[in-house]
Amino acid sequence: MPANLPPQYFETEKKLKSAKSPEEKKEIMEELLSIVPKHKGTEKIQAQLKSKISKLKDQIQKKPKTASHGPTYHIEKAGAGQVVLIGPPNAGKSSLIASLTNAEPEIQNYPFTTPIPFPAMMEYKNVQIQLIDTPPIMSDYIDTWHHELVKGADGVLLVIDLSNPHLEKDIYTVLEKLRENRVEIVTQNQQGSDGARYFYSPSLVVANKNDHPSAQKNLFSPKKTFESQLEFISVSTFKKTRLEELKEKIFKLLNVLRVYSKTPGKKVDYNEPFVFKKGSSVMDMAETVHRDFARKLKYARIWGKDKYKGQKVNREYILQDEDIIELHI
Ligand SMILES: Nc1nc2c(ncn2[C@@H]2O[C@H](COP(=O)(O)OP(=O)(O)OP(=O)(O)O)[C@@H](O)[C@H]2O)c(=O)[nH]1
Ligand SMILES: [Mg+2]
Repeated sequence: MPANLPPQYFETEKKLKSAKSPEEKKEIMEELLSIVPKHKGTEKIQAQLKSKISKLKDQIQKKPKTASHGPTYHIEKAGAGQVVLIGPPNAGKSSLIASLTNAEPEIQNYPFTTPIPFPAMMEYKNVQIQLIDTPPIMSDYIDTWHHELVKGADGVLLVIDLSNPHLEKDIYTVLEKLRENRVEIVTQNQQGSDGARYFYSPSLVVANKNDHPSAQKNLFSPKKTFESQLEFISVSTFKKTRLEELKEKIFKLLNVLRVYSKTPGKKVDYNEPFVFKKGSSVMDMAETVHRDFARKLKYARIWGKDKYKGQKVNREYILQDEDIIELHI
């Protein structure tokens, strides 16, 4: 059933962009909730708004009343996951954001073009993923909040510049600056390693400017040096090479899956998948849809990739990517 939201909803939603504090955001969300017409087609929107309001309430309660040291840039998560772009100056972090999203960050051929973190949304197969552009990291410069941003994100893209013949040094520099704050970036499957000393962030190295004549030569040695710790993909924002593959890799970095909800007797809505961490169950889905569903859930029917054709599964069933789920209460 379509949501058919009134124009007033979208007008109010615009205010969210300029809301600075969690208090302000909570007020706007509450206003949105009061505007949403209450029927079956808006159940998902209502559930999402309620969940966001409750998270904001938590945040407001936990927020320290006194200012902490120095500026901090906590960026509220949005969409299916948050991925932060870091790297040396001029590597093309902002160019990548411009290529992968509808945002138009400033791009210049000099360092420190990006002064503060900047979020933008990337769409991949109907899933929205938040990318955050950041100022550069150099041997004598890293912002005090950089490592916190990395730790809070669901994934990290280390963007490097293939026109640079000294790439190894650039990568070492970024790794060292993060290690100073006990943060280590690694491929997704190493994430679980000894977390006692370091915080391990799942990451991907995006080697940009592969249109440069020496690109392949410049990438050869760093790839060999860091192959046990990092995964590389070489792209060009100028020539738009391998950007679709990059989007897919970013999605995989988040370790999430998409599930489509189906109302009995109706067609599946493929436009708005629910997104869950891998390992989530039917019960997790029911909780997200509505508290009542979680309480009253009897069973679910599932249509999965060639495996299931409407079979009944219980609440403990572990969701698989692109499952179609019909919840029965
Ligand atoms: N040849 C080539 N140049 C690129 C590519 N992508 C970006 N550039 C250029 O690289 C320069 C730096 O790009 P930015 O996107 O501003 O780099 P940044 O990493 O955001 O830089 P800072 O914000 O200063 O850290 C600009 O002159 C871009 O036009 C590419 O794929 N190939
Ligand atoms: Mg920039």
